[in-house]
Amino acid sequence: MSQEPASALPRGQHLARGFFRFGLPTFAWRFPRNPERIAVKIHGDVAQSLDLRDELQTLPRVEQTSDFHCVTSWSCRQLHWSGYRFADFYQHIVVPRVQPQAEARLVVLRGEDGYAATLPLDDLLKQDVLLADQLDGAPLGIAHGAPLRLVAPAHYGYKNVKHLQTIEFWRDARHFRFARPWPSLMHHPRARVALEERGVGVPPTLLRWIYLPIVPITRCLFRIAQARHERRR
Ligand SMILES: Nc1nc2c(c(=O)[nH]1)N[C@H]1C(S)=C(S)[C@@H](COP(=O)(O)O)O[C@H]1N2
Ligand SMILES: [Mo]
Repeated sequence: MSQEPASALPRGQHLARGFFRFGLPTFAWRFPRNPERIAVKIHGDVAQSLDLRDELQTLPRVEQTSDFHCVTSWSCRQLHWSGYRFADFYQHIVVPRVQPQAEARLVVLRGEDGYAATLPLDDLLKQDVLLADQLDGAPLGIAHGAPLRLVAPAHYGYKNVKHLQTIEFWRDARHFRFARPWPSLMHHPRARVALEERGVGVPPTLLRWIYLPIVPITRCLFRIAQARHERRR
């Protein structure tokens, strides 16, 4: 698929030493109960809700190599994902079975850990957006979003929701509030990496500096939480 030549990183990004578990600190201690089993509820301004389980397997499997850019400014190159195109999922499962209203073009994606993000449907229908269940040839691990996550490389990491549990199609954002207690300026409606849409109402260059010292602490927190979780399992 989209095999990329070595090129400059997007504005304000630096290369991380590896791909590590990351997110808002609130979610560091939360894990999916059944990381082996896909169970996604689809609802919203739709004619019928659907409990998605094995239906994804009817779609063509696609492989994709793409870069990953966290809004806090670390990036990872050439991650090899495998899964299903969101566009195929929408066309072959959502449209016929869920029948969203024509105006229901705001998508809310929620993870089992309580994390949630939104993206416009039009962004999700791009060819490089996947519902991924594999990374580097192996089933997604708990660190990177088992059993299913969104991969939307043109958008900052915070739109790439892990541990997908619910996908909602709404006419507007009335059912969405960005994770408390984090300020909503951290959540840009599109968060496109190429345009450096890091947040709302704050210059992206300022956000780079605010986020930078937070990265090693957050990374460490997520590592500790995962190690503890693995000991308990
Ligand atoms: N469910 C869930 N999805 C999430 C997050 C989270 O905390 N929970 N964090 C987001 C952020 S800010 C980033 S950078 C990426 C990190 O993905 P990784 O843990 O696979 O590196 O996941 C995103 N998706
Ligand atoms: Mo992030």
